[in-house]
Amino acid sequence: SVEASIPEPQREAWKKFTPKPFTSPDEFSKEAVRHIETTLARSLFNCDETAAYSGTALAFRDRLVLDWNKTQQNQTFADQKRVYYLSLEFLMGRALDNAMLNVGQKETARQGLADIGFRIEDVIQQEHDAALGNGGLGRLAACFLDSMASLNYPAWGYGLRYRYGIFKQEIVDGYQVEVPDYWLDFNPWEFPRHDITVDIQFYGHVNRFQDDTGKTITQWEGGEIVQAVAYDVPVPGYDTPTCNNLRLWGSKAASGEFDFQKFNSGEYESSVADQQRAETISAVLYPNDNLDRGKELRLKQQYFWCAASLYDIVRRFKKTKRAWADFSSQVAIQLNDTHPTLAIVELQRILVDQEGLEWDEAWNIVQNTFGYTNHTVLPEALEKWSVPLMQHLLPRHLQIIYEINLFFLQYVERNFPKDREMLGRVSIIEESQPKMVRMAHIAIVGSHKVNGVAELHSDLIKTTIFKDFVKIYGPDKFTNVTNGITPRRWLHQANPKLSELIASKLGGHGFLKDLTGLHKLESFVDDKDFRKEWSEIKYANKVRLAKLIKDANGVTVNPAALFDIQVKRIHEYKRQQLNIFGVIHRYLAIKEMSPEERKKLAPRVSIFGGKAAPGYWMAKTVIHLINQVGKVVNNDKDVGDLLKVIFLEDYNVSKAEIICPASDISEHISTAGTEASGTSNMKFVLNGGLIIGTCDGANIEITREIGENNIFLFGNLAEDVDELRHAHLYGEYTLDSGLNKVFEAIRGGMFGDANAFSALVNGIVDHGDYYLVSDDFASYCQTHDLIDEAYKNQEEWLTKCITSVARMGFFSSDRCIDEYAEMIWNVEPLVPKENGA
Ligand code: F58
Repeated sequence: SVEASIPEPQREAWKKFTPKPFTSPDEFSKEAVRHIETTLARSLFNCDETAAYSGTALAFRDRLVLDWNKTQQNQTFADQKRVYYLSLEFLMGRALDNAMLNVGQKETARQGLADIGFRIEDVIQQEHDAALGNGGLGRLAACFLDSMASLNYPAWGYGLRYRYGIFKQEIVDGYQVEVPDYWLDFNPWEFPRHDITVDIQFYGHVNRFQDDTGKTITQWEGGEIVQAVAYDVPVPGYDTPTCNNLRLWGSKAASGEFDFQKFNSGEYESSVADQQRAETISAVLYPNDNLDRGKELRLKQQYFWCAASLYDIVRRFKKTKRAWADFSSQVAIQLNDTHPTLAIVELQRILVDQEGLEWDEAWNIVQNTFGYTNHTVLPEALEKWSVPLMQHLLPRHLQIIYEINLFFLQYVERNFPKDREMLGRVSIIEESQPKMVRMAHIAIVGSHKVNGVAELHSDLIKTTIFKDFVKIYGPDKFTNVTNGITPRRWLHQANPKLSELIASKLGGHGFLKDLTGLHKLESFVDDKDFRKEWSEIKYANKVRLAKLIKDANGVTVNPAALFDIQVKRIHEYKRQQLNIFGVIHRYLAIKEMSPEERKKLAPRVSIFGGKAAPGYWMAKTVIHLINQVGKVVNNDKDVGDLLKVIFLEDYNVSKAEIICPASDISEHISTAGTEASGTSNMKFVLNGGLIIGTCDGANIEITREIGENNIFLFGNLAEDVDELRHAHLYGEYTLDSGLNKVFEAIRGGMFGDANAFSALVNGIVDHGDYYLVSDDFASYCQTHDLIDEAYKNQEEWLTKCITSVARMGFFSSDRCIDEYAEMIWNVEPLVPKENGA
């Protein structure tokens, strides 16, 4: 604000003292050592790798802050439209390596650290992942932040500052055990803003009365107040001074809440209890992936975060002194799934109850402001909240929801007078016992665009779950933005050697900012030296993963074997069970082979990783089976190197960075029509691995781009799923004989107590096989046989890999962000002023 600025005559003096970014190894080391000795109070005789990490992180943090301050200043002065990305999850992973690469100073730091006795790789590994997300949805948000900053969009992320991110997974006796992930002990990447707080109200009642002029005033009163405190995280763009902001809200008791009255009158305990209750709101990330459980605390989290973010956004807009009619030309808000849907209701409440706008005018602004991204068609993942719960926690919001619904249904009735049933289907309120609020319906009605995340998925939402809404609003409200990944983290950072090799052929690192530039690699596909270097890099990456496996699991794997990897959340629809049944099938086949036949087989390592939601029993059973199979197979002398089965514990972003560059084949084998997009499929192909997959999600578009000779597709199509499920229910199918053998082996106790796996097997044999494992099993195994054959011809295999990488340009998250900006947000980049101070 004006009052807080340095007076004009003193500004020159100030500028003289503004810190300058380091550019040489010595300048870097000076900063790092200064931080280690003063900020951390450590010394020459007391500096381990953790301290070296802290010093390095603090030095780079200083570096980022300079750009960050300037960027925020420029964005304020530029006064153009901004994007706000609302996501309950940001799966950021580690920040240091990314910061070093994005500001282009990693080599400086490498040299500087070497000078004081450290290896940069060891230092980087000291950082704890920021794991504020479950899986694909949260990682997508993190990739989008990187792209928005790299492309200079004026954009902020808004999320929650969970004290506990996704749990740490330990495998004990073959079972998943969840351990809390307390990640905040030392986090140099966040800036607490104790001066930026918002009071958030819950419960209470609604009071309606007429003011002096006869106007009806609605007020939400009473209840309890919890305070939101802002924590800001800098998000540096790659090769640009733009540094955007991610604002995470933490909860604490409102200032009046820690009641000194209570305290002094001896009720110390209860006053502390109030405090703890408030802090519970942002305490923990819900660990479900594609499942909605309707817990009150989750709804509290959602409102707390939406209300704090909206207050912040509206406050920033009001500072511009513009008319409300300008709001949606200044502000675009993207809803990452339905979790932030209450933001729609909250903005309507602010405009009508607090700012005194007419309902229709306010609603217009709301609709023009919001866009909604859907990430799933699975019915169990579609959010619904019970009306009584909503009534209790957010009484005014429930009224507004009813009003939105009323106007919406009147509109539908006018336009579709002959279709009475439609009203019930599209209503925001589901007439069940108890009644439920359908969040996706609010999100659709309150936004101007709705998008899916891959072509098939965007078509499916239009023809299935949101079909009626397409009739009501016309097809143009629905669109597709196929997901992408940031090539900075997922190529340059995760696979530095490959990134350098590519840069050496393409004349620099320009492809990291325009990934379509990769296409020029195709002209080198026959270049002998290039091919040799490529193979050596893949081998080195496999050695790196083999070391991780040895350290974590104690199992030695042969880096020359075919690495077959499936890493992602464990879920029945993703079908890790199909994979492990396939592995058992292979094991049984090996056992029956003659020594000559065995010699002809390509050795394999089957690698799994991923967390199961703590309450998802079937997913945990799958983890258990994988570990049991590993125990038997890895110790079978008959098998030796021909097959190894590994479950890597605690799969997370930093492990993915080691895993993705090391695959020969990765598995993306969901039941057709269930995986909205998938994004690890893109990461693996971009790193020179081939994939086996179903015709689902982005696999389809990957196939179109890289060519069907370069991918191993199998299985039934989405359009056949209904009929197949029907056939199961009416017993009109016979169990595949290969799969039956696998089940016999399990039932016979080959992998330990058969009872442990009976639900898994029976779900397929007796209970309808909802995910169609048996229908796809034969085709899956045959395709793996084709992979074995193809892998024998290493030259052809290599050609497929290089060609695929060359054709992956489309899957950059930069392309996604440009599409969102153009089709949904209508925002322009803000070219940074180099010396904009
Ligand atoms: C994922 N969804 C999709 N949800 O499953 C995946 O196909 C897609 O590529 C990705 O989004 C990005 O679009 C997903 O990760 C969740 O984890 C939610 C967490 C909160 C509860 C509901 C599921």
